[in-house]
Amino acid sequence: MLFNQKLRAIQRKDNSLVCIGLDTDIRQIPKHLLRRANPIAEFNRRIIEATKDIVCAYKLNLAFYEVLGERGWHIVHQTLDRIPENIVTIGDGKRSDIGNSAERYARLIFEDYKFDAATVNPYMGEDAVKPFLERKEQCAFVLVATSNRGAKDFQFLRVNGKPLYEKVLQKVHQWNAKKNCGVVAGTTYPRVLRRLRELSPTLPFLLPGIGAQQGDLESAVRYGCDMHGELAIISASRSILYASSDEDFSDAARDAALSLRDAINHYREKYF
Ligand code: OMP
Repeated sequence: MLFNQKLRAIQRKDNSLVCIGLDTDIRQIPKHLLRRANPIAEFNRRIIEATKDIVCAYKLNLAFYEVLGERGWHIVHQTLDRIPENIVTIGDGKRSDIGNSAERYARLIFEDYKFDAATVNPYMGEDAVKPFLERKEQCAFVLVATSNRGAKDFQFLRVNGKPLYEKVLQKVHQWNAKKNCGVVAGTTYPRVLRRLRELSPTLPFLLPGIGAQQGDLESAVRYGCDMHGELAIISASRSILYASSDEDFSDAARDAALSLRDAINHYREKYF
């Protein structure tokens, strides 16, 4: 199944554009879990159990696992094993490199872990991104305009009268021959998001920055979605994972995810 078909199917089934970022930090999980043999895997298991009927995707930022060494590799696998087949999984490593090295990164993310999608850095250009474009069922979400303050350092620079992020988007369209590219656009720059969606009406958009980074939800929905009010993946990590630091953490995460889903659906009804 093509990535976009899988995404649309789960968004319709769960009536949800919510993605939970499993950026699990041992320093932030409830203290009682530290007595367990594998606290991070247990935390992820409980979050997934509590939310799997109300999300379209889970995104694992690989830094939180790679920092654990070999144990982290196992936890990624254990976590992915808990996620139902029909939910989209995103390996967020923001990778790319000269082709030879990028090919190894792509194999790790798509063939070892078997994520449905990866986040990919366009800075090194086409040959560095190409290894992520070879599998038509697996999507490369290219960083076009990121959510952080430093996005302005390079991404907003003007090249021949156009901001660099528009040039990057043009490239993404060229790289999309197998219909397996997506766009990462932060929710903290609504006007940029609006422009990107105007230029790119049909690609899936990954929209981080909601919650802890105070991205704007209304514009994320209004401009992040395609014309059907779909193909936007609205991602939040800390605001959901750490909604409570107590024994009720998974219920609190569910409540936070439900509130986000309902707020998103309210805006979908308003604009689509
Ligand atoms: P919270 O701020 O806790 O919701 O986490 C945001 C997550 O989204 C982290 O895993 C970031 O690495 C990721 N992210 C951004 O915050 N900004 C971006 O522009 C792109 C990403 C990403 O590619 O997911």
